[in-house]
Amino acid sequence: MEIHKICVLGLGYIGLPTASTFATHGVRVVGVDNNLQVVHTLRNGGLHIQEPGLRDLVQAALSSGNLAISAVPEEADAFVIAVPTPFFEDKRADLRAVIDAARSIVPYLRPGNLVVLESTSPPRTTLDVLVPILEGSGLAAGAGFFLAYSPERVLPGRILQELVENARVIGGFDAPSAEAGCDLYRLFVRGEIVLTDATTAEMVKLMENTYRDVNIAIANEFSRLAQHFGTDIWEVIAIANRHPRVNILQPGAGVGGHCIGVDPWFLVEAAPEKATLIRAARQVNDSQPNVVADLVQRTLRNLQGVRIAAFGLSYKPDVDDLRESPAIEVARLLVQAGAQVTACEPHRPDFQAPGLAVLPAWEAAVAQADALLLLVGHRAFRALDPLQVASRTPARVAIDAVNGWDAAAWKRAGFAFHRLGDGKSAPTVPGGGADEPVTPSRGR
Ligand code: SAJ
Repeated sequence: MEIHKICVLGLGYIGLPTASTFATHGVRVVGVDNNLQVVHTLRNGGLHIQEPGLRDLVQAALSSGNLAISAVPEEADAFVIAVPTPFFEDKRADLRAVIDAARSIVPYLRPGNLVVLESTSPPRTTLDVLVPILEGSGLAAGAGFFLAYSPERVLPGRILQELVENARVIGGFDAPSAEAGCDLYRLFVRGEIVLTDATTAEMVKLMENTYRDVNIAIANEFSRLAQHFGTDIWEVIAIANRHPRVNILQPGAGVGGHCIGVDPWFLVEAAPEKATLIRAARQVNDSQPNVVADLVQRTLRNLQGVRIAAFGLSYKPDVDDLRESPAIEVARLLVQAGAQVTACEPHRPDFQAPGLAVLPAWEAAVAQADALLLLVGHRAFRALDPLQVASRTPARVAIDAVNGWDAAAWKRAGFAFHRLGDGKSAPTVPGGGADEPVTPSRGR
Protein backbone atom coordinates (compact mmCIF):
# COMPACT_ATOMS: atom_id res chain seq x y z
CA MET A 1 0.00 0.00 0.00
CA GLU A 2 1.03 3.63 -0.48
CA ILE A 3 1.76 5.41 2.80
CA HIS A 4 2.01 9.19 2.82
CA LYS A 5 0.78 9.98 6.30
CA ILE A 6 1.00 8.08 9.60
CA CYS A 7 -0.70 8.73 12.91
CA VAL A 8 1.28 7.38 15.90
CA LEU A 9 -0.69 7.09 19.14
CA GLY A 10 1.40 7.26 22.31
CA LEU A 11 4.62 9.28 22.45
CA GLY A 12 6.57 7.33 25.06
CA TYR A 13 9.76 5.27 24.87
CA ILE A 14 8.56 3.49 21.73
CA GLY A 15 6.03 5.82 20.08
CA LEU A 16 8.22 8.93 20.06
CA PRO A 17 11.30 7.27 18.50
CA THR A 18 9.03 5.45 16.01
CA ALA A 19 7.13 8.61 14.99
CA SER A 20 10.37 10.58 14.66
CA THR A 21 12.06 7.84 12.63
CA PHE A 22 9.15 7.68 10.17
CA ALA A 23 9.29 11.48 9.88
CA THR A 24 13.02 11.57 9.18
CA HIS A 25 12.41 8.99 6.45
CA GLY A 26 10.27 11.42 4.52
CA VAL A 27 6.73 10.53 5.67
CA ARG A 28 4.29 12.97 7.24
CA VAL A 29 3.57 11.94 10.83
CA VAL A 30 1.15 13.14 13.47
CA GLY A 31 2.35 12.08 16.91
CA VAL A 32 -0.57 11.89 19.33
CA ASP A 33 -0.48 11.79 23.11
CA ASN A 34 -3.45 12.31 25.39
CA ASN A 35 -1.16 13.70 28.10
CA LEU A 36 -1.29 17.46 27.45
CA GLN A 37 1.91 18.00 29.39
CA VAL A 38 3.76 15.71 26.95
CA VAL A 39 2.23 17.54 23.96
CA HIS A 40 3.23 20.90 25.43
CA THR A 41 6.79 19.78 26.23
CA LEU A 42 7.39 18.34 22.75
CA ARG A 43 5.85 21.29 20.94
CA ASN A 44 8.21 23.58 22.84
CA GLY A 45 11.30 21.66 21.85
CA GLY A 46 11.57 19.75 25.15
CA LEU A 47 11.76 16.02 25.85
CA HIS A 48 9.94 14.12 28.61
CA ILE A 49 12.03 10.93 28.39
CA GLN A 50 15.73 10.22 28.07
CA GLU A 51 17.27 7.92 25.54
CA PRO A 52 20.65 8.29 23.84
CA GLY A 53 20.29 10.21 20.54
CA LEU A 54 16.56 10.86 20.97
CA ARG A 55 16.85 14.63 21.42
CA ASP A 56 18.63 15.04 18.08
CA LEU A 57 16.23 12.67 16.31
CA VAL A 58 13.10 14.47 17.56
CA GLN A 59 14.68 17.80 16.69
CA ALA A 60 15.46 16.61 13.16
CA ALA A 61 11.93 15.24 12.75
CA LEU A 62 10.32 18.48 13.93
CA SER A 63 12.52 20.76 11.88
CA SER A 64 11.97 18.66 8.74
CA GLY A 65 8.33 19.74 9.01
CA ASN A 66 7.23 16.10 8.78
CA LEU A 67 6.42 15.60 12.46
CA ALA A 68 3.48 17.34 14.09
CA ILE A 69 2.49 16.82 17.74
CA SER A 70 -1.17 16.68 18.70
CA ALA A 71 -3.54 15.63 21.49
CA VAL A 72 -6.04 14.11 19.05
CA PRO A 73 -5.71 11.78 16.03
CA GLU A 74 -6.29 12.82 12.41
CA GLU A 75 -7.08 11.01 9.19
CA ALA A 76 -4.04 9.10 7.96
CA ASP A 77 -3.07 6.14 5.79
CA ALA A 78 -1.75 4.18 8.76
CA PHE A 79 -2.33 4.28 12.52
CA VAL A 80 0.27 2.89 14.92
CA ILE A 81 -0.75 2.27 18.55
CA ALA A 82 2.22 2.38 20.93
CA VAL A 83 0.71 2.99 24.36
CA PRO A 84 1.66 1.35 27.66
CA THR A 85 0.11 -1.91 28.87
CA PRO A 86 0.85 -2.14 32.60
CA PHE A 87 -0.91 -4.57 34.92
CA PHE A 88 -3.41 -4.13 37.70
CA GLU A 89 -2.66 -5.01 41.34
CA ASP A 90 -3.99 -8.54 40.70
CA LYS A 91 -1.60 -8.87 37.67
CA ARG A 92 -4.33 -8.73 35.03
CA ALA A 93 -3.27 -6.72 31.99
CA ASP A 94 -4.47 -3.13 32.05
CA LEU A 95 -5.57 -2.59 28.44
CA ARG A 96 -7.33 0.71 29.05
CA ALA A 97 -4.78 2.75 27.11
CA VAL A 98 -4.97 0.35 24.12
CA ILE A 99 -8.77 0.45 24.19
CA ASP A 100 -8.85 4.27 24.45
CA ALA A 101 -6.38 4.63 21.59
CA ALA A 102 -8.35 2.23 19.38
CA ARG A 103 -11.60 4.06 20.13
CA SER A 104 -9.98 7.41 19.33
CA ILE A 105 -9.10 6.15 15.83
CA VAL A 106 -12.61 4.97 14.92
CA PRO A 107 -13.97 8.36 13.68
CA TYR A 108 -10.91 8.76 11.39
CA LEU A 109 -10.74 5.25 9.95
CA ARG A 110 -11.25 5.15 6.15
CA PRO A 111 -11.44 2.23 3.69
CA GLY A 112 -7.98 0.85 2.92
CA ASN A 113 -6.30 2.27 6.05
CA LEU A 114 -3.88 0.19 8.12
CA VAL A 115 -3.97 -0.11 11.94
CA VAL A 116 -0.99 -1.62 13.77
CA LEU A 117 -0.82 -2.43 17.46
CA GLU A 118 2.71 -2.36 18.89
CA SER A 119 1.93 -2.45 22.62
CA THR A 120 2.81 -5.72 24.36
CA SER A 121 -0.54 -7.42 24.95
CA PRO A 122 -2.03 -10.74 26.09
CA PRO A 123 -2.53 -13.35 23.35
CA ARG A 124 -5.55 -12.67 21.11
CA THR A 125 -5.84 -8.97 22.03
CA THR A 126 -5.68 -7.94 18.36
CA LEU A 127 -8.50 -10.30 17.40
CA ASP A 128 -10.68 -10.17 20.50
CA VAL A 129 -10.24 -6.56 21.66
CA LEU A 130 -9.15 -4.47 18.67
CA VAL A 131 -11.35 -5.94 15.93
CA PRO A 132 -14.71 -5.26 17.65
CA ILE A 133 -13.71 -1.69 18.55
CA LEU A 134 -12.39 -0.79 15.09
CA GLU A 135 -15.34 -2.42 13.33
CA GLY A 136 -17.46 0.18 15.16
CA SER A 137 -16.37 2.38 12.23
CA GLY A 138 -18.67 0.36 9.95
CA LEU A 139 -15.65 -1.13 8.16
CA ALA A 140 -14.77 -4.81 8.47
CA ALA A 141 -11.26 -5.94 9.47
CA GLY A 142 -9.56 -7.36 6.39
CA ALA A 143 -12.19 -6.33 3.83
CA GLY A 144 -12.49 -2.68 4.95
CA PHE A 145 -9.17 -1.91 6.65
CA PHE A 146 -5.88 -3.72 7.24
CA LEU A 147 -5.00 -4.73 10.80
CA ALA A 148 -1.73 -6.07 12.22
CA TYR A 149 0.19 -6.65 15.43
CA SER A 150 3.90 -5.80 15.41
CA PRO A 151 5.73 -5.82 18.73
CA GLU A 152 8.60 -3.48 19.46
CA ARG A 153 11.66 -5.46 20.57
CA VAL A 154 14.19 -2.73 21.27
CA LEU A 155 16.52 -2.51 24.24
CA PRO A 156 16.29 0.66 26.35
CA GLY A 157 19.58 2.51 25.89
CA ARG A 158 19.87 1.28 22.27
CA ILE A 159 16.35 2.06 21.05
CA LEU A 160 17.27 4.18 18.03
CA GLN A 161 19.68 1.66 16.51
CA GLU A 162 17.60 -1.42 17.34
CA LEU A 163 14.40 0.12 15.94
CA VAL A 164 16.02 0.20 12.52
CA GLU A 165 18.32 -2.83 12.68
CA ASN A 166 16.38 -5.50 14.59
CA ALA A 167 14.32 -8.16 12.85
CA ARG A 168 10.67 -7.11 12.87
CA VAL A 169 7.71 -9.47 13.26
CA ILE A 170 4.43 -8.46 11.66
CA GLY A 171 1.35 -10.50 12.42
CA GLY A 172 -1.58 -9.76 10.15
CA PHE A 173 -5.30 -10.17 10.73
CA ASP A 174 -4.99 -11.78 7.29
CA ALA A 175 -2.18 -12.09 4.72
CA PRO A 176 -2.94 -8.75 2.94
CA SER A 177 -2.84 -7.01 6.36
CA ALA A 178 0.60 -8.48 7.08
CA GLU A 179 1.77 -7.26 3.63
CA ALA A 180 0.41 -3.78 4.35
CA GLY A 181 2.33 -3.81 7.67
CA CYS A 182 5.44 -4.77 5.74
CA ASP A 183 4.96 -1.75 3.44
CA LEU A 184 4.79 0.47 6.52
CA TYR A 185 7.88 -0.76 8.38
CA ARG A 186 9.96 -1.12 5.21
CA LEU A 187 10.03 2.68 5.26
CA PHE A 188 12.85 2.48 7.82
CA VAL A 189 13.50 -1.10 9.02
CA ARG A 190 16.78 -2.52 7.70
CA GLY A 191 16.50 -5.80 9.62
CA GLU A 192 14.63 -8.84 8.40
CA ILE A 193 10.83 -8.54 8.34
CA VAL A 194 8.98 -11.74 9.19
CA LEU A 195 5.29 -12.03 8.33
CA THR A 196 2.90 -14.19 10.30
CA ASP A 197 -0.55 -14.02 11.91
CA ALA A 198 -1.49 -11.59 14.70
CA THR A 199 -1.73 -14.05 17.60
CA THR A 200 1.60 -15.67 16.69
CA ALA A 201 3.25 -12.23 16.75
CA GLU A 202 1.72 -11.55 20.18
CA MET A 203 3.05 -14.88 21.46
CA VAL A 204 6.51 -14.20 20.00
CA LYS A 205 6.87 -11.03 22.05
CA LEU A 206 5.56 -12.56 25.28
CA MET A 207 7.66 -15.69 24.93
CA GLU A 208 10.88 -13.75 24.28
CA ASN A 209 10.55 -11.79 27.49
CA THR A 210 9.24 -14.75 29.50
CA TYR A 211 12.19 -16.84 28.36
CA ARG A 212 14.51 -14.15 29.71
CA ASP A 213 12.60 -13.85 32.98
CA VAL A 214 12.70 -17.61 33.61
CA ASN A 215 16.41 -17.68 32.84
CA ILE A 216 17.12 -14.82 35.24
CA ALA A 217 14.99 -16.60 37.86
CA ILE A 218 17.08 -19.75 37.63
CA ALA A 219 20.24 -17.65 37.98
CA ASN A 220 18.76 -16.06 41.11
CA GLU A 221 17.70 -19.43 42.48
CA PHE A 222 21.13 -20.90 41.73
CA SER A 223 22.68 -18.01 43.70
CA ARG A 224 20.58 -18.94 46.73
CA LEU A 225 21.63 -22.57 46.40
CA ALA A 226 25.30 -21.67 45.92
CA GLN A 227 25.28 -19.57 49.05
CA HIS A 228 23.48 -22.33 50.94
CA PHE A 229 26.12 -24.87 49.96
CA GLY A 230 29.07 -22.59 50.74
CA THR A 231 30.11 -22.09 47.12
CA ASP A 232 30.53 -18.89 45.11
CA ILE A 233 27.81 -18.56 42.45
CA TRP A 234 29.96 -16.30 40.29
CA GLU A 235 32.71 -18.90 40.12
CA VAL A 236 30.19 -21.69 39.48
CA ILE A 237 28.51 -19.76 36.64
CA ALA A 238 31.83 -18.82 35.06
CA ILE A 239 32.87 -22.47 34.98
CA ALA A 240 29.45 -23.84 33.93
CA ASN A 241 29.26 -21.34 31.07
CA ARG A 242 32.36 -22.87 29.52
CA HIS A 243 30.07 -25.72 28.50
CA PRO A 244 29.24 -25.05 24.85
CA ARG A 245 25.48 -25.32 25.35
CA VAL A 246 25.13 -23.58 28.74
CA ASN A 247 24.61 -19.85 29.18
CA ILE A 248 23.48 -19.05 32.71
CA LEU A 249 22.52 -15.38 33.20
CA GLN A 250 23.53 -13.17 36.10
CA PRO A 251 21.89 -13.11 39.54
CA GLY A 252 21.26 -9.66 40.99
CA ALA A 253 18.84 -7.51 42.93
CA GLY A 254 15.88 -8.77 40.89
CA VAL A 255 14.12 -7.99 37.64
CA GLY A 256 13.00 -4.45 36.91
CA GLY A 257 11.92 -2.35 33.96
CA HIS A 258 8.55 -2.29 32.30
CA CYS A 259 8.90 -5.46 30.19
CA ILE A 260 10.57 -8.56 31.58
CA GLY A 261 8.82 -8.39 34.95
CA VAL A 262 5.43 -7.56 33.41
CA ASP A 263 4.99 -9.55 30.20
CA PRO A 264 5.10 -13.07 31.74
CA TRP A 265 2.02 -12.16 33.78
CA PHE A 266 0.10 -11.72 30.52
CA LEU A 267 0.61 -15.42 29.85
CA VAL A 268 -0.11 -16.41 33.46
CA GLU A 269 -3.36 -14.46 33.56
CA ALA A 270 -4.44 -15.78 30.16
CA ALA A 271 -3.88 -19.46 31.09
CA PRO A 272 -3.07 -19.76 34.81
CA GLU A 273 -3.26 -23.55 34.99
CA LYS A 274 -0.84 -23.94 32.07
CA ALA A 275 1.75 -21.35 33.10
CA THR A 276 2.99 -22.75 36.41
CA LEU A 277 6.74 -22.53 35.71
CA ILE A 278 6.33 -18.96 34.47
CA ARG A 279 4.46 -17.96 37.61
CA ALA A 280 7.08 -19.59 39.86
CA ALA A 281 9.87 -17.75 38.03
CA ARG A 282 8.08 -14.45 38.51
CA GLN A 283 7.81 -15.16 42.22
CA VAL A 284 11.52 -15.98 42.48
CA ASN A 285 12.49 -12.74 40.76
CA ASP A 286 10.00 -10.65 42.72
CA SER A 287 11.41 -11.96 46.00
CA GLN A 288 15.02 -11.26 45.05
CA PRO A 289 15.11 -7.77 46.66
CA ASN A 290 14.23 -9.49 49.95
CA VAL A 291 17.17 -11.86 49.49
CA VAL A 292 19.52 -8.90 49.00
CA ALA A 293 18.06 -7.01 51.97
CA ASP A 294 18.44 -10.20 54.01
CA LEU A 295 22.11 -10.46 53.03
CA VAL A 296 22.63 -6.89 54.24
CA GLN A 297 20.77 -7.66 57.45
CA ARG A 298 22.82 -10.78 58.15
CA THR A 299 26.06 -8.96 57.36
CA LEU A 300 25.38 -5.92 59.52
CA ARG A 301 23.26 -7.76 62.12
CA ASN A 302 21.14 -4.90 63.50
CA LEU A 303 20.11 -2.37 60.86
CA GLN A 304 18.61 0.13 63.32
CA GLY A 305 20.29 3.48 62.67
CA VAL A 306 23.00 1.93 60.48
CA ARG A 307 24.06 4.30 57.69
CA ILE A 308 24.18 2.54 54.32
CA ALA A 309 25.47 4.09 51.11
CA ALA A 310 23.59 2.39 48.25
CA PHE A 311 25.26 2.51 44.83
CA GLY A 312 22.64 2.69 42.07
CA LEU A 313 18.85 2.86 41.90
CA SER A 314 18.01 2.36 38.23
CA TYR A 315 16.50 -0.92 37.03
CA LYS A 316 19.69 -1.96 35.24
CA PRO A 317 23.19 -0.58 34.61
CA ASP A 318 23.83 2.66 32.75
CA VAL A 319 20.21 3.74 32.21
CA ASP A 320 18.21 6.49 33.90
CA ASP A 321 15.03 4.39 34.01
CA LEU A 322 13.76 3.68 37.53
CA ARG A 323 10.55 1.86 36.64
CA GLU A 324 9.94 -1.23 38.80
CA SER A 325 13.55 -1.02 39.90
CA PRO A 326 14.51 -3.80 42.33
CA ALA A 327 17.30 -1.58 43.67
CA ILE A 328 14.70 0.90 44.92
CA GLU A 329 12.82 -1.99 46.53
CA VAL A 330 16.00 -3.11 48.35
CA ALA A 331 16.55 0.45 49.60
CA ARG A 332 12.92 0.61 50.73
CA LEU A 333 13.24 -2.68 52.66
CA LEU A 334 16.41 -1.46 54.38
CA VAL A 335 14.77 1.83 55.37
CA GLN A 336 11.82 -0.16 56.68
CA ALA A 337 14.23 -2.21 58.80
CA GLY A 338 15.54 0.99 60.41
CA ALA A 339 18.62 1.74 58.29
CA GLN A 340 19.49 5.25 57.12
CA VAL A 341 20.01 4.82 53.39
CA THR A 342 21.79 7.39 51.25
CA ALA A 343 21.69 6.37 47.61
CA CYS A 344 23.90 7.55 44.82
CA GLU A 345 22.29 7.55 41.36
CA PRO A 346 24.30 9.64 38.90
CA HIS A 347 21.76 8.98 36.11
CA ARG A 348 18.83 10.39 38.08
CA PRO A 349 20.06 13.00 40.55
CA ASP A 350 16.53 14.49 40.71
CA PHE A 351 14.89 11.30 42.08
CA GLN A 352 13.24 11.45 45.49
CA ALA A 353 11.63 8.74 47.60
CA PRO A 354 10.25 8.85 51.13
CA GLY A 355 12.91 8.12 53.74
CA LEU A 356 15.65 7.90 51.13
CA ALA A 357 18.34 10.51 50.52
CA VAL A 358 19.55 10.53 46.90
CA LEU A 359 22.79 12.20 45.82
CA PRO A 360 24.43 12.40 42.40
CA ALA A 361 28.02 11.93 43.64
CA TRP A 362 29.24 8.79 45.41
CA GLU A 363 31.75 10.81 47.44
CA ALA A 364 28.92 12.60 49.26
CA ALA A 365 26.91 9.38 49.68
CA VAL A 366 29.76 7.52 51.40
CA ALA A 367 31.06 10.38 53.54
CA GLN A 368 28.99 9.39 56.59
CA ALA A 369 28.39 5.70 55.84
CA ASP A 370 28.88 2.60 57.99
CA ALA A 371 28.53 0.21 55.02
CA LEU A 372 28.57 0.32 51.21
CA LEU A 373 26.09 -1.61 49.09
CA LEU A 374 26.45 -2.05 45.32
CA LEU A 375 22.98 -2.56 43.80
CA VAL A 376 23.46 -1.59 40.13
CA GLY A 377 26.58 -2.31 38.12
CA HIS A 378 26.90 1.11 36.45
CA ARG A 379 30.22 1.32 34.57
CA ALA A 380 31.30 4.23 36.79
CA PHE A 381 30.74 2.15 39.94
CA ARG A 382 32.55 -0.90 38.60
CA ALA A 383 35.55 1.30 37.82
CA LEU A 384 35.83 2.68 41.36
CA ASP A 385 39.20 2.30 43.03
CA PRO A 386 38.54 0.81 46.50
CA LEU A 387 41.58 2.59 47.94
CA GLN A 388 40.15 5.92 46.82
CA VAL A 389 36.74 4.99 48.23
CA ALA A 390 38.36 3.95 51.53
CA SER A 391 39.94 7.39 51.80
CA ARG A 392 36.51 9.07 51.53
CA THR A 393 34.46 6.98 53.96
CA PRO A 394 34.53 5.67 57.52
CA ALA A 395 32.77 2.48 56.23
CA ARG A 396 34.80 -0.72 56.26
CA VAL A 397 32.11 -3.11 55.06
CA ALA A 398 31.24 -3.51 51.36
CA ILE A 399 28.37 -5.66 50.05
CA ASP A 400 28.12 -6.39 46.35
CA ALA A 401 24.79 -7.65 44.96
CA VAL A 402 25.85 -7.75 41.30
CA ASN A 403 29.47 -8.94 41.20
CA GLY A 404 30.63 -5.50 40.10
CA TRP A 405 33.59 -5.15 42.44
CA ASP A 406 36.81 -7.12 42.68
CA ALA A 407 36.65 -8.87 46.07
CA ALA A 408 40.43 -9.13 46.49
CA ALA A 409 41.01 -5.44 45.75
CA TRP A 410 38.33 -4.34 48.21
CA LYS A 411 39.73 -6.63 50.89
CA ARG A 412 43.22 -5.24 50.28
CA ALA A 413 41.77 -1.76 50.73
CA GLY A 414 40.63 -2.79 54.20
CA PHE A 415 36.98 -3.71 53.63
CA ALA A 416 35.15 -6.74 54.98
CA PHE A 417 33.68 -7.86 51.65
CA HIS A 418 30.47 -9.82 51.07
CA ARG A 419 28.87 -10.77 47.78
CA LEU A 420 25.41 -12.00 46.83
CA GLY A 421 25.41 -15.74 46.22
CA ASP A 422 28.93 -16.18 47.52
CA GLY A 423 28.81 -18.75 50.30
CA LYS A 424 32.57 -18.41 50.67
CA SER A 425 32.22 -14.76 51.73
CA ALA A 426 28.92 -15.26 53.56
CA PRO A 427 28.47 -13.55 56.90
CA THR A 428 28.38 -15.98 59.81
CA VAL A 429 25.29 -15.70 61.93
CA PRO A 430 25.45 -16.37 65.64
CA GLY A 431 23.35 -19.47 66.28
CA GLY A 432 23.33 -20.31 62.56
CA GLY A 433 20.52 -19.85 60.07
CA ALA A 434 19.01 -21.51 57.05
CA ASP A 435 21.58 -19.90 54.79
CA GLU A 436 24.50 -20.42 57.08
CA PRO A 437 27.19 -21.79 54.79
CA VAL A 438 27.71 -25.52 55.11
CA THR A 439 31.27 -26.14 56.22
CA PRO A 440 32.92 -28.01 53.36
CA SER A 441 33.84 -31.50 54.47
CA ARG A 442 37.56 -32.13 54.59
CA GLY A 443 39.62 -35.19 53.85
CA ARG A 444 39.12 -37.95 51.29
N1 SAJ B 1 18.78 -8.86 34.67
C1 SAJ B 1 19.35 -9.73 35.60
N2 SAJ B 1 20.25 -10.64 35.17
C2 SAJ B 1 20.60 -10.75 33.86
C3 SAJ B 1 20.02 -9.89 32.91
C4 SAJ B 1 19.10 -8.95 33.35
O1 SAJ B 1 19.05 -9.67 36.80
O2 SAJ B 1 21.45 -11.59 33.56
C5 SAJ B 1 17.81 -7.86 35.12
C6 SAJ B 1 18.22 -6.43 34.79
O3 SAJ B 1 19.06 -5.89 35.77
C7 SAJ B 1 16.87 -5.74 34.74
C8 SAJ B 1 15.95 -6.81 34.17
O4 SAJ B 1 16.61 -8.04 34.37
O5 SAJ B 1 16.43 -5.38 36.02
C9 SAJ B 1 15.60 -6.65 32.71
O6 SAJ B 1 16.72 -6.23 31.97
P1 SAJ B 1 17.02 -6.72 30.46
O7 SAJ B 1 18.28 -6.09 30.01
O8 SAJ B 1 16.95 -8.19 30.42
O9 SAJ B 1 15.77 -6.24 29.63
P2 SAJ B 1 15.01 -4.83 29.34
O10 SAJ B 1 13.75 -4.84 30.15
O11 SAJ B 1 15.90 -3.67 29.48
O12 SAJ B 1 14.65 -5.01 27.79
C10 SAJ B 1 13.97 -6.19 27.37
C11 SAJ B 1 14.64 -6.78 26.14
N3 SAJ B 1 14.19 -8.15 25.98
C12 SAJ B 1 15.05 -9.18 25.93
O13 SAJ B 1 16.23 -9.06 26.08
C13 SAJ B 1 14.42 -10.52 25.70
C14 SAJ B 1 14.30 -5.96 24.92
O14 SAJ B 1 14.78 -6.57 23.74
C15 SAJ B 1 12.78 -5.79 24.80
O15 SAJ B 1 12.45 -4.96 23.71
C16 SAJ B 1 12.29 -5.10 26.05
O16 SAJ B 1 12.60 -5.94 27.17
C17 SAJ B 1 10.80 -4.91 25.91
O17 SAJ B 1 10.35 -3.78 25.65
O18 SAJ B 1 10.07 -5.89 25.98
